Amino acid sequence: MKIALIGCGFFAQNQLHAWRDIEGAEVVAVCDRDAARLSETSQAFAIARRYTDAEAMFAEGGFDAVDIATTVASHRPLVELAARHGVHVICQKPFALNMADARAMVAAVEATGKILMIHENFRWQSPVRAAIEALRGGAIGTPFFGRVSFRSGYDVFSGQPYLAEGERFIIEDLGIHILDIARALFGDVTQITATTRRINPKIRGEDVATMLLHHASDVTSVVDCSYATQRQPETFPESLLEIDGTEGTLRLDAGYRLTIQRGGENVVRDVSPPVLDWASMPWHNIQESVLLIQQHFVDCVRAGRVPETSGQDNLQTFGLVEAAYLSARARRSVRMDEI
Ligand code: NAD
Ligand code: 89V
Repeated sequence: MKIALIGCGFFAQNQLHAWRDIEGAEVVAVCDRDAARLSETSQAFAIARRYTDAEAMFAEGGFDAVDIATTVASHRPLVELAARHGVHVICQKPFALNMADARAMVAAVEATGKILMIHENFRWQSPVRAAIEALRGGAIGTPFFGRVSFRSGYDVFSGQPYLAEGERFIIEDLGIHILDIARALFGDVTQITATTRRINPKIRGEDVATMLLHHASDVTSVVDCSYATQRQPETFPESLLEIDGTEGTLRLDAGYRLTIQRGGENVVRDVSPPVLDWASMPWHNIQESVLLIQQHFVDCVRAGRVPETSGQDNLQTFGLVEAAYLSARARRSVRMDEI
């Protein structure tokens, strides 16, 4: 599979490493409107075709899929450009600026018959995956309560300065992943109630969000996120889980410890992710998930299968982001059919 990548920034470096690890996948062209970043990345990964203009790259063609690794404002024009050229698309989260754009992008790619997958990678982190598989396998019976929690004081702003500048921060950037994990565990959501706070005075958006979800499966879940939590040990970037089911409980605790209790038995597993040879701690958890989700994309394209985090699927996760902001602003619960 020949791939072109757009956006040679902070996170794309992980995506480029991961593509190199996937058999049969090759990045043949890269694009960034910032010439210095383009030159540095194309040299580091020895990619001969380089462009500062995505239109020019598509005009020359020669690739089957495009990996859009830019920030959100450029997603709609780039996804629509890709649709006009009939290639498969993998696009970073947050997928869109608003629901109308998200729906338009899904429709544009659907009309071509090609695959659109959102790079929603947190559900692909191997510790989270172990919990999802245990739950789906019936390890604790039928779940009725869940908590999906991400609380940290890690400085994300030095690597991603734009995160300090936007009107929206934690729900759009990080909460989106944590809400997606809740969907992967408990299914789609019918109603959400959210509160937000800004604790760090140096940033513009909210850095604390607490969300109460009602799922169609009748599970109640709490999704809580914070980048204002000063504690030791620092758990960035771990998502912690606490799930009650009709037959037992499941916990994913700090240090990647998965505990399943059922019928008097207590099974504890170390589900630490591997540190890939290009990865570095503490990002190794996220970096491994990049490899796993990109492998999933390649597998789905080859088999003609819809990816787990397809554009269509992500309308639900992105819809939760929109609903959470509406709930926090209007100080009321929001039904998902309002979004
Ligand atoms: P970044 O600002 O470091 O990099 C984005 C790059 O895209 C820049 O170099 C910019 O010049 C380029 N770009 C923007 N618009 C362009 C266009 N129209 N044509 C060509 N180049 C263009 O951003 P980042 O931190 O790498 O984040 C990129 C995306 O990845 C964001 O949407 C972010 O939310 C996401 N992200 C995801 C994860 C994850 O775990 N899934 C982690 C970090 C970031
Ligand atoms: O995954 C992300 O989107 C990142 C981070 C983990 C720092 O929030 O921006």
